[in-house]
Amino acid sequence: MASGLHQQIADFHQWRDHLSQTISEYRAWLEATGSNDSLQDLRLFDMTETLRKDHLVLAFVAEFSRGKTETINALFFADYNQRLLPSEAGRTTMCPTEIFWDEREEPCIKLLPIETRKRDDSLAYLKSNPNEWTTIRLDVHSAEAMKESMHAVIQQKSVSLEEARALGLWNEHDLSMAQSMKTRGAVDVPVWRHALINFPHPLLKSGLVILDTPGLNTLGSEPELTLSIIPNAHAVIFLLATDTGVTRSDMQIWTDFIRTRASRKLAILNKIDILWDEMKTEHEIKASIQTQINTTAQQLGLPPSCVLAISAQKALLAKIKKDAALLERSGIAKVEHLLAESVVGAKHEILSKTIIAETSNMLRASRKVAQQRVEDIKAQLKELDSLKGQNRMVIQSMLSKVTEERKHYEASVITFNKAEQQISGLGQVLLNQLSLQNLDALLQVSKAEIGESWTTLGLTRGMKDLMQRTAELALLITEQANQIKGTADEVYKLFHEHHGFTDRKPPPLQVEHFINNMKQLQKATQEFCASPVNVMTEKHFLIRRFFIQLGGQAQVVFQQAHADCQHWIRDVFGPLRQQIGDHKAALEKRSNSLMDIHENQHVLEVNLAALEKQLVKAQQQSTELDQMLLRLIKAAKPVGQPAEVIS
Ligand SMILES: Nc1nc2c(ncn2[C@@H]2O[C@H](COP(=O)(O)OP(=O)(O)OP(=O)(O)O)[C@@H](O)[C@H]2O)c(=O)[nH]1
Ligand SMILES: [Mg+2]
Repeated sequence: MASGLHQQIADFHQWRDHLSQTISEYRAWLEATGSNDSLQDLRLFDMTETLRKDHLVLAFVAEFSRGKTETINALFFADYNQRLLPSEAGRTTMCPTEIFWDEREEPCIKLLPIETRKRDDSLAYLKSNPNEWTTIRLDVHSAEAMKESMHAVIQQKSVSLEEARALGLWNEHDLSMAQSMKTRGAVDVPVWRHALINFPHPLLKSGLVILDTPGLNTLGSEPELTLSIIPNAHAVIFLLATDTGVTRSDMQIWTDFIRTRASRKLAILNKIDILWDEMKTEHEIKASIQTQINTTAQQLGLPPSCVLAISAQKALLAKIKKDAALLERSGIAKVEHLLAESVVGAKHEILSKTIIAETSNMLRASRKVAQQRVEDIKAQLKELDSLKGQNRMVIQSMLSKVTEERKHYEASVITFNKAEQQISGLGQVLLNQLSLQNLDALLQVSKAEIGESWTTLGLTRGMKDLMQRTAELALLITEQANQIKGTADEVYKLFHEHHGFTDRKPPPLQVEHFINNMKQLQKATQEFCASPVNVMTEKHFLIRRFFIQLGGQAQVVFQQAHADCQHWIRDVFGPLRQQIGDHKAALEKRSNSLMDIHENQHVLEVNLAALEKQLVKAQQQSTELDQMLLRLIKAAKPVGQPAEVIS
């Protein structure tokens, strides 16, 4: 069992629960203090749900037979005392395989038929459609039965040339395919396109998702792997084998799919046991492993410390046989250690940048509201205190002053209401720019640019066109957001100058994230067009499929930007609206209190006492908020830095 990895993931799980708890406490605080607004509450609820469903994705990517599956067996499934996932010589894993745990379902393997490749539906869409999948139940109590079921991921079948073409799997440059067609008049293709294994392992229960992939052939023919699945993995493990060294196809996978695509990656040189020559001294063996590490690192353009040497096979064997010396020699412990730091570190960083950052901003805004409440009560206390021993004339004059202030305030509230309406209209226009209908229109233009022939040249042209339009769109959105901000700034100024509100301005809308995400897609397209793999398979088929995937990814980028803008628009006035309401109520209270005192001077003492109580309560609420904010700030602090993992 990968104990270091296990512990780190369990700790992370707990950290995430605490974070979720703080968000729930904040929701309760907003409700208790009457500060809740439905949009904000929904967003906070969404965030706790996101945390609950959060996953850490670890992808194993390499050419066939480098030992990806064996490494997964050694890292995660050694407890079953056998080789659970099929790992054999030659091409074994035939389709990308995701291993995870979803408690809402029984343990099972779900398999997507290869024939779905004939359609344009994305994998993401097919995943949401249970009818498309064949389900095999998993008997988790029998390792033998499970091993048997797991064999589905390696199934193949013979098909004709037409069928292989229709599936987009025919590659005339693949020597073994061409040979098979010549001798048998048929080729072997995978039976399944994708496998989902739902398996109740403790690590998977903690939210870990493992992705096992087949070699280069499949990587090249499923653009979704390149465009979304690999870049979205929190860490990618790239394997090489000692007996083959860094081959051309290894290099191609590294450059096309990992080097710039994956945010965190780890290179592993597997099968070092091949170098364990009994005729050599331990020192000589270590030296030859180090030489291979150095050569590999140089070829990948990495420092040697970033290449870990292991024997997955011996690690699995050592764990099964409980052979500590062999386990130590296999080198797997270092991989476990780095994985723990890297995967957990990556996820921590992402959640800090997103959920913690957004919640902290909301909390900071609420703090302003809470502080203003305290200030309002203090001002009122001071006012009433100054009336002690004064005659009715003084009270009368004070009352007139407050009445005047209320009138003046009402006028400002009308200005606020008008501005809010105006911003709501402008916001809608802005959000429409990022709607899926608008994106569809943009994609239609790009598709027309590509034309019917589906060439890489056309694809480059179409993408260039899409990028230009996206840049124009980003400019337009920025302009519209600045207009919204200008209107809001004026209102903030009015309330600051005339009613003593804190001097504040809403932050400008950030569109960099949107632009960068679109640039990533452009980069992926450029690399796709430049990659020699795409010359090998049926080209127009692949390009069309790539474009469809691109559309799907652009949709994700637009939806994200739409949500970001929606939150920004919500926050432009969010806390101010609350403060305005609070201040209005405070003015009313002051006025009522003065009227009562004017009638009966004894009320003064009673009101003063009530105000003192309110002050204590408001101060306490403000402190609660400070504590929550402090917890969030502490939670955002980085965990152990993954020193040797390339990030
Ligand atoms: N000597 C040695 N053989 C290994 C080691 N790891 C894996 N192998 C063997 O290499 C072959 C391929 O291993 P797999 O785990 O199937 O490799 P893979 O990368 O998953 O390959 P595909 O599923 O075909 O993409 C199998 O015969 C394994 O037994 C190792 O550390 N040492
Ligand atoms: Mg495999």
